[in-house]
Amino acid sequence: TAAGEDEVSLQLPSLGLSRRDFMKAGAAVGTIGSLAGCAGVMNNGEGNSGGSQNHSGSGDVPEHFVPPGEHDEYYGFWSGGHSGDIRVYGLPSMRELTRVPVFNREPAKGYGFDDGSSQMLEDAGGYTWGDSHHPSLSETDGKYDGRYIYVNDKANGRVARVNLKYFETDAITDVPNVQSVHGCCIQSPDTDYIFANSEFRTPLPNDGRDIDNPDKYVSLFTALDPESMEVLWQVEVDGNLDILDTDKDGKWALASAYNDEEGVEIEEMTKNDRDFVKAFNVPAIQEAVDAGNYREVNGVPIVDGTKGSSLNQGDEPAVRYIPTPKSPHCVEVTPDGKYGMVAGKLSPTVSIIDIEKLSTEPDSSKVIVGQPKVGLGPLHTTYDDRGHAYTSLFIDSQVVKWDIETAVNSPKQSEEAILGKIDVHYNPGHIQAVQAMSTEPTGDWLVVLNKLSKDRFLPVGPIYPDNDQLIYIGNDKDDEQGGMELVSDHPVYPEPHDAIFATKDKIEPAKTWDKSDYKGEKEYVTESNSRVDRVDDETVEVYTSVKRSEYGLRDFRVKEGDEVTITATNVEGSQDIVHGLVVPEYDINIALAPQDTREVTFTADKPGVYWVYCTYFCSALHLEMRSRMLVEPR
Ligand code: CUK
Ligand code: CUA
Repeated sequence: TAAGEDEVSLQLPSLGLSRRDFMKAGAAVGTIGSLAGCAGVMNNGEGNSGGSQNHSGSGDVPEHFVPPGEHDEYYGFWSGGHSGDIRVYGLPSMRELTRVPVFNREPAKGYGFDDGSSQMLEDAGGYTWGDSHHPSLSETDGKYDGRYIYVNDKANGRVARVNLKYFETDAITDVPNVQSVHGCCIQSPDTDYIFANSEFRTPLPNDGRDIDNPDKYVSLFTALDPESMEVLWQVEVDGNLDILDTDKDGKWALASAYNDEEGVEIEEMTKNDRDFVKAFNVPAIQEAVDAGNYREVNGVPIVDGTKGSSLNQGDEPAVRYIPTPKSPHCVEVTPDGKYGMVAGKLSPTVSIIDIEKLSTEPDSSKVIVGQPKVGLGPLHTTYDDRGHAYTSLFIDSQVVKWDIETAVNSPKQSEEAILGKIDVHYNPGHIQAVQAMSTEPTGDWLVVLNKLSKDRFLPVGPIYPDNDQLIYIGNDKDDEQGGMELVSDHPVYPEPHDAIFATKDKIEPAKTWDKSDYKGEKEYVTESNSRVDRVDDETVEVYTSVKRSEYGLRDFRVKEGDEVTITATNVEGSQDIVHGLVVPEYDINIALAPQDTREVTFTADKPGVYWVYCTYFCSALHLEMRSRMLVEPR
């Protein structure tokens, strides 16, 4: 079938372990033979149609092609990975609608160029990029409310918020005391907190002390206020913290974790057969904070959630440690809030945590009520509206569909709950079904975010696109694929990790700016108040309106060395008439949506004539839409 059968590099990295060590490391994985065969398994899995693609399947798959001029049913929000952005797609067409820059500077939207967004990026650490993995939509009563997306920066330990009125990043918090934020999600059902997991263990504080004492490194679970975006408190744990989800009742936040060994090298991190999911009892932690039961580091209250902590004894422990097979990958809670699924990664199983038992069952090993054997390399799980779970199998390069209640009621490690498997291309990470992270899954479409595309597209040089595949899951047919139908392939620029979908009625973006949302004291500049104000000998303020096809100022004059602030307002009332304001050779580039005002400040250090122009093709006189900045020599 497909290319890549010679690939051997998709396995676990070469750990320098002996066969025996590796058997131990991957204890539950079965034989070495099955691992060594991974490359082959990828393509000859269950013998289904790996070679068929971009077809509409049998007649009972609804049309995924959206005709010209019509709209999609769903919004999809993709994290951009180390491109640092959020991408917005329509489903089922999978058309990319826009990108929202978050941690990255983006000239097309002028993000990171005007004073407001540059200052925000500067205040958030001044980094030029980020690694966004987990977008989370705000909820009210367990339903997406269309207000915000929150997303992590794995690279620099930050959490950002995108305002969905304007599809624009409006806040970034550089979380103190942590280096890397990986898991990140809102608290269901009402977005009372934003939670963030620090994946990498570091000294506390990480100021040069304890660099040679790895046993003093820590991982922290952080709570932020969703409105102010301030850090409220943190919880120290044993081991590390990876990916996060919450229950649907505002009590438990579940964090997957690896490296209970607290090792710093891979062999140490994978030594033991067990790791522990951490279940955070949010009300109990908040109570400890309110009672002053914490220490403070860099201004943040840190609650002791380590295994031996006094807060973890008694009826309402602050943190519960739930044993799982070693090095699981993720945790995703079912839409009804009953279970949290922990995909095994190194183990071919998914461990099912009964969330209610977190409050009632003191024996942590009894909190896991099911453990179906799903296949090799399970990473992420998603859900339909009919009690089925879908798990991505990275090593097998498949999606497996299974029945949740059957898995709970059948023996652990059994395959009784498996309903079918479908080949995907290739090596899936996250999978998401529509609205599966809320209480309202709709159960028709599922997107698989494949890490590799190999032979699927025209070659474009050695850095390949990923391949996001659309699968229809609305049919529960009794076939090899459990009724799943592969519908289409979509190349995607590296490298989204996760996505989240909402029906189109849940998102109501503005068509033009609303002046009352201007942050700070920005002036709305009309044609008649366009002007140059000299503040002092070295400071000039330039105010200009912008519309088709002229700037309020045909030219403006400053002196060499002046600090210049240009304030520009797009005075257009019509939708979709965006203008740019660019100053060549000064690295100035702002974009102005209708009714928006932006400011940009710079030093006019090069005398001469600079043609200010508009970057958005806005009218037949777009090219003539110009102004001149005249910089007089001193
Ligand atoms: S992680 Cu990337 S595939 Cu950051 Cu959600 Cu699992
Ligand atoms: Cu305004 Cu082009």
